[in-house]
Amino acid sequence: MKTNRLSEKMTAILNSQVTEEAFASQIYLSYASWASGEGYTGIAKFLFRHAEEERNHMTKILEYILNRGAKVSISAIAPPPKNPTDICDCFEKIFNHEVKNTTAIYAVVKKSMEEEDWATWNFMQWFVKEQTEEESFAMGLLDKIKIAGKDKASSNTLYLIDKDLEHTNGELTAAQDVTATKP
Ligand code: OFO
Repeated sequence: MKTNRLSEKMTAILNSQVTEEAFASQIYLSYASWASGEGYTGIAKFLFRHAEEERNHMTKILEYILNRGAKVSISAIAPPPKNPTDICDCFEKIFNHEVKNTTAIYAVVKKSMEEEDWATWNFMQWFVKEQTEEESFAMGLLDKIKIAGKDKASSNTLYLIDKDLEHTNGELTAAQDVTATKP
């Protein structure tokens, strides 16, 4: 008896999203290692935490594929891009990567609509929301560095940004979820 509830195409696109999330994790790992080597220990900690978060996204999709009775196929991950040239470049690269991943998430959502696979559509809404949060967090990083003077930021302001990010977990609450009791 066939129990697989995902189409072949849906299985393929979800498996490819598993690889995308793993790739995102590698990017954060790579930038975190770079930041640590440059002496930005706060930014490095923040990026290492975010690498874990991306890995959790990968596992979440992987488990969904299995729960729907389909097969997971693990693919090779592309190497991360070159190291950033400075903190400004690092934050810009992070933002660009998040936008790229949002596009990939939207492609899965689009496919689920085409197939009228409402279970996958519903599952993917968590990722749509997550990407909105991550993009706005990355925008926040860009704002910080812009105010600091972009690639001309002084070492004093970079020091403050580094301290500021040390304890930031990067998981923002989406604006629509904020209430008076859950600020
Ligand atoms: Fe997986 O959320 Fe960023 O990319």
